[in-house]
Amino acid sequence: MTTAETRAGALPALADVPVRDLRVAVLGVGMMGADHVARLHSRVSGAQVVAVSDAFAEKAEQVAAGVPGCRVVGDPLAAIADDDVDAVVIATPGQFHEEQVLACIERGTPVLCEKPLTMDAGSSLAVVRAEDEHTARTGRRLVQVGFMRRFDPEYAELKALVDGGGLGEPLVVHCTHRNASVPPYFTSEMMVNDSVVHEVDVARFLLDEEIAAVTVLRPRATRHAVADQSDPLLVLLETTGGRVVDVECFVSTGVGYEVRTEVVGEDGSAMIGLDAGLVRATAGPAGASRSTGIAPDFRQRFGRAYDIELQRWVDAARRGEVDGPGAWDGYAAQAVCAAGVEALHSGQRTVVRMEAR
Ligand code: ISE
Repeated sequence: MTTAETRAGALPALADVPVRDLRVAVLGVGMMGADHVARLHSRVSGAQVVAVSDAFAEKAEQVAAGVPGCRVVGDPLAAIADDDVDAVVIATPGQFHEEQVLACIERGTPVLCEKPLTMDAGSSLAVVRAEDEHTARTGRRLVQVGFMRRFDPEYAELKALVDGGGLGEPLVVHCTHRNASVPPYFTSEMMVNDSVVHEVDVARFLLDEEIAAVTVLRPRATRHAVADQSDPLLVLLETTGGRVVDVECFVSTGVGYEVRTEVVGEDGSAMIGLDAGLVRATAGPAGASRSTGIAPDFRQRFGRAYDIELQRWVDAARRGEVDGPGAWDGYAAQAVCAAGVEALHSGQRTVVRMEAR
């Protein structure tokens, strides 16, 4: 949405950003990228989608047709290099992220990259280093990784509660991550890399610690599991501070999108994701409530989080800043998921190999 078109009900933009709209190129307009184009065009203020790029030209044409002033650029690297592009959203398949993020850094262009940052920890670390060099020269950070849960109001409330000491020392985090269904190519490795990666980031975000070790258990599989896959998985993450996070990842429930997170502390516990806001249990007269509605998928459940994520990314980019999870968070997630896949195969507790920050 352009600044001139900002309307009631839109997300408020920050007051101290420059007047000119951020001219954004969106690379990859499959489900997620097309969603971001629509969001930037109609719900986020201070930004204009000026270019889209996709391996499927027809799809790119179709998406561009819905946004006045938006062009199709065949080569994503040409879109990054375009003088009329101020910032880039990357929603292409993961194997293209490394080259595209590095091209953005090279050019000094702010970039919001959907996860994964790159396909493995080594190349993610190279992105961290490239951005560090840019920052040392210019004082500016450029890279944000699309861990949208950090922008979800319920996660933000839970984080504030934990940080404010409302639960005492956090000790254990219980996570549920269920999808109604997944495509037939969705492997157990993808359950770790694509699904559990969100809990990896949430654990690091809520507890402010790195993950030190991962164990993966394979319970009896559902008869609905994609052929030969272990679904559900139980993943245990141990943090550097001795806390434990358990994740039930179950992607063929046939029910709906259920993402719950409960932090258990010395002085109480709090849970989010019941489609009922934050439900808190403490000693004393606190009440509890539950809803019956379940979101069908992550676009509904985290729609508001994506809106806030994009608005804050646009506002920060216009100020020359990054206001969200960065390249380091992308690297940490990759390092933990690599240990997770190793643990999935070996059945053993696997230590995370990560550089010190
Ligand atoms: C998907 O890629 C996501 O990011 C969703 O949030 C997650 O729930 C789903 O399992 C992934 O496949």
